[in-house]
Amino acid sequence: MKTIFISIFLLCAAVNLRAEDGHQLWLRPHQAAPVTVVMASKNSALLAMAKQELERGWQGAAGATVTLTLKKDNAIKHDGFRLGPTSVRATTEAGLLYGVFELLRRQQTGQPVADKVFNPSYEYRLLNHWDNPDGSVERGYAGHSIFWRKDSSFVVTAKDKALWQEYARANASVGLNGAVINNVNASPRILSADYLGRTKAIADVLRPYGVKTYLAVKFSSPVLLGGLKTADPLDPAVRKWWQAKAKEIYQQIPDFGGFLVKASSEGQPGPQDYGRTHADGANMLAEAVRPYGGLVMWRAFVYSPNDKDRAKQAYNEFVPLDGKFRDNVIVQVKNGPVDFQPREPFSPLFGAMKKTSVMPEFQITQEYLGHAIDLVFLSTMWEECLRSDTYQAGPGSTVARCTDGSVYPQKHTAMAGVANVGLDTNWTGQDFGQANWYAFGRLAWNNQLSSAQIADEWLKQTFAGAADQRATTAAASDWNTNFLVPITQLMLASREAAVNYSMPLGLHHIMSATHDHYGPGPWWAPPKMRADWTPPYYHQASANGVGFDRTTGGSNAVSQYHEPLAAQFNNPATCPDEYLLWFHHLPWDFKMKSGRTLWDELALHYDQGVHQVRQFQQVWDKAQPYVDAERFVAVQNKLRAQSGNAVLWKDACLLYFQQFSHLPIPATVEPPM
Ligand code: GCW
Repeated sequence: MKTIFISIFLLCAAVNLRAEDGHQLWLRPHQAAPVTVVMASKNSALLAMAKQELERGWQGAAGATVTLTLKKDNAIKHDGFRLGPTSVRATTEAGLLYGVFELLRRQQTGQPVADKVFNPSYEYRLLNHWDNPDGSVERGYAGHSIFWRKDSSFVVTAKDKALWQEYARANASVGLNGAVINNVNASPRILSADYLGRTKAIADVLRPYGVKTYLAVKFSSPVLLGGLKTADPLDPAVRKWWQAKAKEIYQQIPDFGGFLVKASSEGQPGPQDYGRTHADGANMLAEAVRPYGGLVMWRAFVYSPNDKDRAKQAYNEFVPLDGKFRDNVIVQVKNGPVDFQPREPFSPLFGAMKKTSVMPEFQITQEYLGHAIDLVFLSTMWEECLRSDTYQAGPGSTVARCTDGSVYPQKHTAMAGVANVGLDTNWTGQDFGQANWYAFGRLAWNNQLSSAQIADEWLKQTFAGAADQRATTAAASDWNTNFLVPITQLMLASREAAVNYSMPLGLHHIMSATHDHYGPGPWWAPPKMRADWTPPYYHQASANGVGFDRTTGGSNAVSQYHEPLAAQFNNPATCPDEYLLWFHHLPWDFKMKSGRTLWDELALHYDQGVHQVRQFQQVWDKAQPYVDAERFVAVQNKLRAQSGNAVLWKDACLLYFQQFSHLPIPATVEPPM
C-alpha cells in the first residue's frame, strides 16, 4: 500500500516537474539550506519578498544569519547595493531585493561573493509589452497577453495574480524595475476607467517586486476618448485633459511610472498633425505627469514614405530638437536606424543628442530573427550595439556610455526591451527565448557585462537542475564539459548564424512580408505598395550590383555618423564587411577583403549560416543526457524547423539575386534545392 502511495506521489511529482520545466525560467526550485534573515529596518511588502527569496534559495552555509540593512552609503547609486557573503546593504528597499537576488545568483552559479558595490547602469530598466486590450500581442510569438483578456472581462482572477507575480519575480531577479503593459500602437481605451482598473490591479501585484507600471498612450486620446475637437498639444483644453487624466491615474496608482508614446510614426497620430514638434507633444505630456514624478518616454521611431532613405529620418527630426525636451522626457531610440534588423549599425542618434536624455530600445521578441522558432541568443547583438563607439565626445563614447550618464549629464537614464512574453507554458515560446529576457535584464543592470558571462549564468540556473533531478552523477560531473561549454558556444554563435543565413554583409529588410517577417522575401513588391515597406527598396539589386548607397554620393546617411566613422563607412575598402551593403551599392564582382568576389562571398555566408544551424542540431542532440525530456525535444524540434528556415533563406536569396548577378553558385557552396 505504502509503495503504491509513494509511486503515485513520485509519478505526480514527475509529471508536475515536467509540466513546469519550462515555466520555472531561471528561477528553478532547489533544496535550500536553512538561513536566518535579520532585517535592520521595519518590515514592508518589498522586504518580505527579499526575506522570502533568501529563505527559498539560500545555498550558503547552513544555519547562517544574513542581514539586510537600509542605510545611507555614498558609493551606492539608485537601486544599487553593497554585497557581502552574509549581508546586503542598500539605500532603497528595491536595492535590498536586487542584492538578495545577486547573492543567490552567485551562490548558484559558483561566483565568489566578495565585499563589493553593485550599481545599475540605468535608473529605469523596462520591458515594453506590445499587448493589445483584446489580449493579442503585436509581434508576439508566445501566445496571448499575460495582462489583457480577449473577452474584455475585467475580473481579476487568482490565476491572473499568480501569473503576474511570477512575472514580476522573474523581472526583479534580473533587476528590471518597470513594465509598459500595453502596445505602443495604443488603443485610446487603455485610459478608460475599466482598463485603468485592471492596470491598478496589475500594478498592485508588480509593486512588491519593485516593478513599476507604465502605459503606452495614443496621442489623440483627448479626441477619441475625451470627445475634444483636437489633440493639439498647445491647446489649453487638451493640456487640461491630460492633466486630469494623469490625476485620475495617480489617484489609483500613486507610483505609476508614466507614459510611453509612439506619435507621428507609422500612421499614429501625433503633434505633427497640428504642425507641432515632437518636443511640443512630449513636453505637454511631461507636464501632466510631472507633479507625481512621472516620466514620458517618447519614441524616435519615425519614417515617412517620401523620404529617400528611411534610415536618416529619426536623426533629421530629432537632432534639431536637442535640448528642447523637459527633463522628465526620455527619447527612446531603437538600436539601429531602420528597424530591429538582424544586423544594423547603431542609430546615429546615440551620442548626437547631447542635451537630452536618450535611451536605447532593443527588441527581445524575435520579429526579424526567427520568431519563437529559431534559436538566436540576442545578447551578442545588444552587446555589439552597446559597445559601438560613436566618437561623439571623443574615442570611447560608446552607445553604452552615451546613454548611461557617463558621457553626458542626462537627468534620467533608461533602457527598454520589447518583451517576448506570453501565456505559453514556457513564457517565451522557444525555451531559449527565456535567455533573451534574462540577458536584456542583466545588460540593463550592467551594460558592460559580456554575453559569455550572461549565457553561462543563464545556462547554470536554467539547466543545471535538470541533471541533478535525473540523479545521474555521471551526468552532473560531465555537465560542464559536455553541456555548459558547447551550449554556451552555440548560444554565442547563434546570432551570427542567423545573420549569415538571412541578411549577411549588411543586407537588411529583405524578409517575408506575407509570413509576418519570418523567412525570406527579397522579391516582395506589390504594385502601389509603399516603397519603403518593400525589400527591393533596401537591397536595390540590379545587373549593376546590390546594396543601398548611403555614401556621400548616395543618400549621405554616412554623414550622420561622427568621424572617423563617416569616412570609414563611406569607403568600401574600410567599411566593415558586416555593414558593406548597408552603406554601399557594389557590383557583383566587387573584390572583397577576402579576395573573393562579392557574389561568392554572399553565397558563402548563406551557406555558412545553413551549416552553422546543422551544427547546432548536432550539438543539441548530444545534450540529451543533461536536459529533461520535455525541453530537450522541444528545442530539438525548433532547431529542425530553424534548419529548414535557414535552407529556405539561402536558396531563395541566392536564386533571387542570381537573376541579377547571372553568376554561378561557387563550387564549395551546396547548390540550391
Ligand atoms: O518593427 C516594427 C513592427 C511594428 C511595430 C513598430 C514599432 C509596434 O513591425 O509591429 O509596431 O516596428 O516599433 O513601432
